[in-house]
Amino acid sequence: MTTRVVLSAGANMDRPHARLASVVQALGDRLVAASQVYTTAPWGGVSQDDFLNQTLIAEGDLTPEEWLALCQECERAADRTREVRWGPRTLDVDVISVETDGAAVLSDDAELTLPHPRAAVRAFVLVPWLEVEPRARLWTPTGERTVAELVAALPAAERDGVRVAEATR
Ligand code: PH2
Ligand code: MG
Ligand code: MG
Repeated sequence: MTTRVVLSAGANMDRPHARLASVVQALGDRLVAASQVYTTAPWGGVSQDDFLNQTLIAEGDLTPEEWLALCQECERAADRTREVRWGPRTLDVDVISVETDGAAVLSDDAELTLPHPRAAVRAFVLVPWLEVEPRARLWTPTGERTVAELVAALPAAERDGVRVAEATR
């Protein structure tokens, strides 16, 4: 079964550009699209460095659980620790949504809630996603919405906190 997944990768500690690159590498030829890397103001109220965020789209013969396992493997390879909720991290890779045959997978499983329950209000997920998929749609508790309309509905300050990062090697 071929599935299509939208992933959001984030990093704000210890070589964050290389951490994001490691996810692109792990996806290999399953990668369909990668946004530019964005510098984003921290979301969630913890005082910390800005994040780098990137939204990635991939396709492959993986179940949603297998995509999650791949994300967690990337996090482990980056020596990810979970100390503070919404706090600093070497690498966070979140499954935002999964589609099979063009239909969104909906799940309220505590291990993998689909679509990601906070994606619809996170500028650092939506703005890079819109860049690579202008017609993207996302299921929300109030129905299916275009990512374009969700971005338009964000507070301007949050949207403006998401900017294309300076290129680094
Ligand atoms: N991730 C968090 C908490 N806050 N803020 C931004 N801008 N980007 C993130 O990836 C992020 C965050 C924990 O998952
Ligand atoms: Mg996560
Ligand atoms: Mg996260």
